[in-house]
Amino acid sequence: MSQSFATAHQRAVEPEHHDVVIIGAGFSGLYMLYRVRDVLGLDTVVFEAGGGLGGTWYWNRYPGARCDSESFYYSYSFSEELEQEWEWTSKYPEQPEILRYLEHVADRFDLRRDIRFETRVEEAVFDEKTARWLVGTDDGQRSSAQFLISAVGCLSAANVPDIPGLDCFEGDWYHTGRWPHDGVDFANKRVGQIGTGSTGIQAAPVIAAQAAHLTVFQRTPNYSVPARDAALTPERRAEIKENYPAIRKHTRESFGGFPYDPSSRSALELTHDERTAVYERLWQEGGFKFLWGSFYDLLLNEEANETAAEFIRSKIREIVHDPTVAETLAPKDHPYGSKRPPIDTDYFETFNRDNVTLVDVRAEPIEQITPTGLRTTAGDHELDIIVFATGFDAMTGALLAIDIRGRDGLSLRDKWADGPRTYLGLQIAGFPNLFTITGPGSPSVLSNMPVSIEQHVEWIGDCIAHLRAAGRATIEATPAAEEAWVDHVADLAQLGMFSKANSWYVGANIPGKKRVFMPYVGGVANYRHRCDAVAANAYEGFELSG
Ligand code: NA7
Repeated sequence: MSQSFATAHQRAVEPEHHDVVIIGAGFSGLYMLYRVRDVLGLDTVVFEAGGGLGGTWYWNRYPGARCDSESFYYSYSFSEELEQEWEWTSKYPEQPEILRYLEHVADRFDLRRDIRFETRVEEAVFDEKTARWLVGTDDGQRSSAQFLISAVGCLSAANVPDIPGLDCFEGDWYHTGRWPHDGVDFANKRVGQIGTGSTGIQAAPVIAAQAAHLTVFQRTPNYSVPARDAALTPERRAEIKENYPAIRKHTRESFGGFPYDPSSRSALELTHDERTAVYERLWQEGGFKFLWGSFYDLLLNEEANETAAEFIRSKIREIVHDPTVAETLAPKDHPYGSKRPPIDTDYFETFNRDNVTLVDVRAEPIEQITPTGLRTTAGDHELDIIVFATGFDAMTGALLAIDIRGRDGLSLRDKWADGPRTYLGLQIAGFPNLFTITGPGSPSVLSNMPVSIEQHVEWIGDCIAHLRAAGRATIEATPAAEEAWVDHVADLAQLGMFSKANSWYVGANIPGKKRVFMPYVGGVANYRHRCDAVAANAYEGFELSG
């Protein structure tokens, strides 16, 4: 028995008793609280490590942080009043506006009173005798609950790469996902930014506009399409509000959770000029529509994909004045969309600025951080500030940071040592009454998150209501159902472009992490139907007992 397992039982304090413990007060935790407390009437507590609510939108306060999905569908749909009263200012709201929205939701539904802030869950142990979870938090408290729901988020465990010398750096350094609340003053500073994922692509133009100099250290060039943010006019807002029922229906029945009409055309059935005209129109329009609304086979067929990839490369060559820099920025080693596609505001244009330098760390790898900057194999870069836009230990990092023990003391870390194993991304065999919102094996990060979050929260809420109505104490995925689902998720991942990149979808960004494709590729609508069918079929693949 590990030390940690023992401490959960031995903490001197009497546990608080609840029906439900939720971990995390972001988009998913807030709605889950509403659903189990206000709809089902269950005694619920939420533990949140942050000093405030909002999850992703609480922590990610880096310059340029904004949503890549349009505000009117990156929002809750469960309350018509909420939909109608909230006013989004623009297509792609910045982080402070999304955080204000979530704070409004919390106030409107009186959620804060059941959230314990600055309280980190350290361990959770399933007690087989009582069929309850015993949860230990970093304030020394214990809580017991029939149900434990993880709402820890897919992209919340920040990844700071282990580059030698960081301890001796005399300047300041920050990870974008742990950004200081009072901001960072870049004026007159030489800034180094490591990472060119969605975050780095949002941050670089804003930092470059403020800093004396910005050096961007790029490992993998990225395909990015302009966002083309714009204010929402009163007319557009009224139109959206009037159409909300249709918009929501559209997102739920779509592949990715976006209200775009999928094209029934292959990229290969048009002539070069016709196809280019489609890409050009979508490039001018901006946003994810370029991927989801152009041709149905961009993620299915490499030749089709290459037409979009080459169009984006041609745009990079057009925008970036220096041909060598343009070539370094043009991705060639993975298909478009096989890594999370970013959208941007003036990202490629930023490399035309006199105060911006691009360093290709594949050509000249980073050797170490020195007291005064960063050393690559080609030489030293003097820096006052280093910004790590280096992403997250995605999908499993935050959950595995908690010492979770199921039946027979089985550790989740041990169970997932060779990659996450779940049934529907919702439950794990050996861990009764533990639910994982947008867990690995569900569409999650491949979809518009609020759509997937709402579906999971509602499914879990209905499942708990069913158990209580049926007088059952526990629900647990069977090993056979889990095995079949893991195989299904892996088989689907082989079909399209996703297996052709070293992405965080497979854990490739974390040294030593087992490479397993984690999200479900089958799409939001298919997945929803599958979950609904499982529930309708007496929770097929789960064992209900007690
Ligand atoms: P990402 O997408 O994981 O991007 C991280 C970036 O940092 C990416 O360019 C990485 O290169 C780079 N990286 C990571 N480690 C290193 C080291 N050691 N050296 C050099 N470069 C490195 O994270 P983001 O925060 O941008 O986006 C995460 C998600 O948040 C995003 O997809 C949205 O869903 C919201 P690599 O590509 O691994 O070669």
